[in-house]
Amino acid sequence: MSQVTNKVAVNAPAHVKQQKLIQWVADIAAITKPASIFWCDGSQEEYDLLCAQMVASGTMKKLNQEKRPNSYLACSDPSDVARVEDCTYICSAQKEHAGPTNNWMEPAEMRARLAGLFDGCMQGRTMYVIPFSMGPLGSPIAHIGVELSDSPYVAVNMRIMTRMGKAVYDVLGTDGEFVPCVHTVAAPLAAGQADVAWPCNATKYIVHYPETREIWSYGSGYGGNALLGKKCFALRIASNMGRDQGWLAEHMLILGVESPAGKKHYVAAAFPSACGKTNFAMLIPPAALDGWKVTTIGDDIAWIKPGADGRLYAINPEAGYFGVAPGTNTATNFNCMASLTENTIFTNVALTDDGDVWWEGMSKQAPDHLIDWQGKDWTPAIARETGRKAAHPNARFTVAATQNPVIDSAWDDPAGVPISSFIFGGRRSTTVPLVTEARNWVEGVYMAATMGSETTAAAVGQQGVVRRDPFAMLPFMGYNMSDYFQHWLNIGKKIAASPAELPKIYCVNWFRTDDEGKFVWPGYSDNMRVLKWIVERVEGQVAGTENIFGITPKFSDLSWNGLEFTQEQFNTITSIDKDAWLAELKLHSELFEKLAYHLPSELNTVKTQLEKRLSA
Ligand code: SAT
Ligand code: MN
Repeated sequence: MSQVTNKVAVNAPAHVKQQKLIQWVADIAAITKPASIFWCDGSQEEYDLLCAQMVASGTMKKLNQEKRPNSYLACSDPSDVARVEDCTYICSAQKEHAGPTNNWMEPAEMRARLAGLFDGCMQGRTMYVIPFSMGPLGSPIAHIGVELSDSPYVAVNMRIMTRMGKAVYDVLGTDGEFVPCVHTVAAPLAAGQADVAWPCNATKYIVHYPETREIWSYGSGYGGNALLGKKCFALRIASNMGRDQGWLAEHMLILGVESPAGKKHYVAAAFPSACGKTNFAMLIPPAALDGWKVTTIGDDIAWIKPGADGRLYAINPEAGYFGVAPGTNTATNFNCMASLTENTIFTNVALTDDGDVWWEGMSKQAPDHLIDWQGKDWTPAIARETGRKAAHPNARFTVAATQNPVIDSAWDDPAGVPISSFIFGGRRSTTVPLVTEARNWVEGVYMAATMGSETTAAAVGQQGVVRRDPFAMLPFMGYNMSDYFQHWLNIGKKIAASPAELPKIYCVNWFRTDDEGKFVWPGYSDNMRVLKWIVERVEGQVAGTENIFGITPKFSDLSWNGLEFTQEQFNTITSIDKDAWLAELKLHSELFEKLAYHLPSELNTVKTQLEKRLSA
């Protein structure tokens, strides 16, 4: 690699008023040695220009303008298709502060390692300066970040996923705080060297320094590894900010649910990646449940701060959806399909012969011929013979929240929306019943803390194995998990001491299967039946029955209008198998042993009570 000796011109635009920021950009450029620096203004013209450049360079294809206006397809390197949890680090000063669920390295050691890697890593490329607000600009719940990235794909995705652009500098002013995020695909180009469609590096590091609130990402251009506002900032760094400042950064969708009487509740729900959060957030209630309405605040992340009245107020820090494409269709998520009709970036789906996109599950019948996500010919016959998928199972769409036909009118409200209940759900084919209400906050925290889920394609690694995923935060916790449980308990105590009512906490499972491995619960729209019970419980309008784990509905407590679902089927997905639960509680014990350092004693107390009830 020829050394670039000329220093690149920083040339900050006049609207950037903060010297500290300009100096930081200059410092990072001095390390990474890009060929040029591009200050993003977030305009449509800039977006169009960067997309056109990526079409010319082969990174993206422009889709058929008639079929899918202003939309693009990007296909990644087959080695760069999901989050890399093994290469993700929380580098706190002390190991215990990262905790046993995170990879950790001593910050100085990591800095030394990264210094070597980042030296010259952007050579031959443009470094984009991407200013963004997580949350409505200027909202007291929002925070600002600036990402420096050598990927134009990241720049255009960040424009959709965040409030990105010039206006951020006004909020930042001369001394406002921002989270510095450095990202490189780590594929420097020597003079004259041709680029590839999806540059990346076999070596990957996704590094967080919680004390200094920094993010350094190396080697991947994909999703949460590269769009640093999302999991890196909005969850891993923000969870640290939340602990220090008394608020919550959660892996939760937020939806509004309105009853036929016009009473509205906001509910936040945590599920692991690729377990249907986007579908739940945009759910269309079954026609037979006349008059119920669901609207979306967010589909993936919630920032929740206590208000002056003691209630919890939530915003969606994001401005777009980076959702899983496979399985999405007009039956499973009509509103999502309606959102994707234009102005969308697709990643790793298949290309149709007429320049549109397709993925498994989009239509019952696959097209006769496609170019799959790896650029190869694909036909249904080839798929039958080889099992090769047209779209990668973690293929994604990036789309602005404003294209969602059921976006909530308050989605952009800087004050946030009051949360009246929390839902936690894993993907469990056995054991966990359809829905359980915690009897109190501590029991709810226990449910969330011990949640398990079968792994999905959203992360690199084996799929379908049950792992404990506390609060659906396992891959996203920025500090010690047990301290985080304590933080939740503290928030509960604070609300209990205020005039506000504590939100109720629920555990759900849409994914129980029968003897043949088929899902018993229809899910999707019909999840409204459970949601209805939940908000009616919050309103004190519907009964529930106490059992070992909490409060559950009887068959007759749910509305079955318009659905053929028998008491027997209901029993299949709500039954509590004692042996399965004894085994499950052993796994809870294993988790608690692993998390013994700082584990709140209240949680052990709940476990002991459950064990007692189970063996009674
Ligand atoms: O790749 S992302 O982290 O953005 C998606 C996910 O895992 O939910
Ligand atoms: Mn997610």
